[in-house]
Amino acid sequence: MDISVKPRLIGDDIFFNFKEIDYPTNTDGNIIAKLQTEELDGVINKNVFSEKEVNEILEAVKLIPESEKLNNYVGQSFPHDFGTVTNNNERLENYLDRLATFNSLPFQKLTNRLDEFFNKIGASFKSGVPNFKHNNKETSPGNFRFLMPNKGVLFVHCGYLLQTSAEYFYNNVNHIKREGQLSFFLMLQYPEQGGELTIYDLLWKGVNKKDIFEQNKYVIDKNGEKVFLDNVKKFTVRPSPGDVVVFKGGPIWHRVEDIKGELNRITFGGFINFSEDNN
Ligand SMILES: O=C(O)CCC(=O)C(=O)O
Repeated sequence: MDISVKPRLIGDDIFFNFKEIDYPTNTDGNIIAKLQTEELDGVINKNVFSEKEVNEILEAVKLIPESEKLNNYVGQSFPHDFGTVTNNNERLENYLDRLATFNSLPFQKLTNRLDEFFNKIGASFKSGVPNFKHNNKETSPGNFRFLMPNKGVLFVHCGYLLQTSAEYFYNNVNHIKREGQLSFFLMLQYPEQGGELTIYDLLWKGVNKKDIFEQNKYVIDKNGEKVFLDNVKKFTVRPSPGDVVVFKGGPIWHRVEDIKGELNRITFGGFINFSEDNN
């Protein structure tokens, strides 16, 4: 079956306001502004990149030196995740080195098109990457995430939880506000089975802890009670290659399901934070 005809939003009850939007025909310049309010919680922007463009990016991905990818418990990422940057200088240098390799590879079309996309759906904002305060160097616009078969689930999290483990990064980049963080990712290669993004009916304002970061059974609410994921309402998001998903990944708890088959799940994603002046 052609994966592009499969439904992208799956579940009896899509309890957050997630929308599928044909790009560029049915989009508008207020999407990012609406994601800042209660009006929208997530958008699957369909076919932002054509099949040809996706294939060109996947060809360029093959040029990434294996030695520069970061291995993690579900697969690999490139360039390094922001969470790896600490006040240990070696970590920061590794991050900047990998970013220099990223910039030397033919990914300009990817980053330019993403920039164009964000300017289109966020017409009242100017999109860009923040700089490190101490050396004015740019941070990474996002990274490739390679989730590999049978490695298990990308653990349940939300952006605000990740912020708590990336204090150094957030304290050392210019002009960004932590509140209102969004997640985005471009789907490049969908696995044969699994790999859905699961969205839980759980928000940071009620649930703001995990005792073991990598576990997937429960999270902890503001009263210190365990909330077991099996008892929580959920729906899933299954974008097709070329789609860009933007959602309230800061406050909404989510995870990515285990992958089966031969193919890796490949995305290019990152986080969006608003600037202090909201421009
Ligand atoms: O790849 C995905 O489906 C989601 C990525 C993610 O967990 C995030 O952006 O926070």
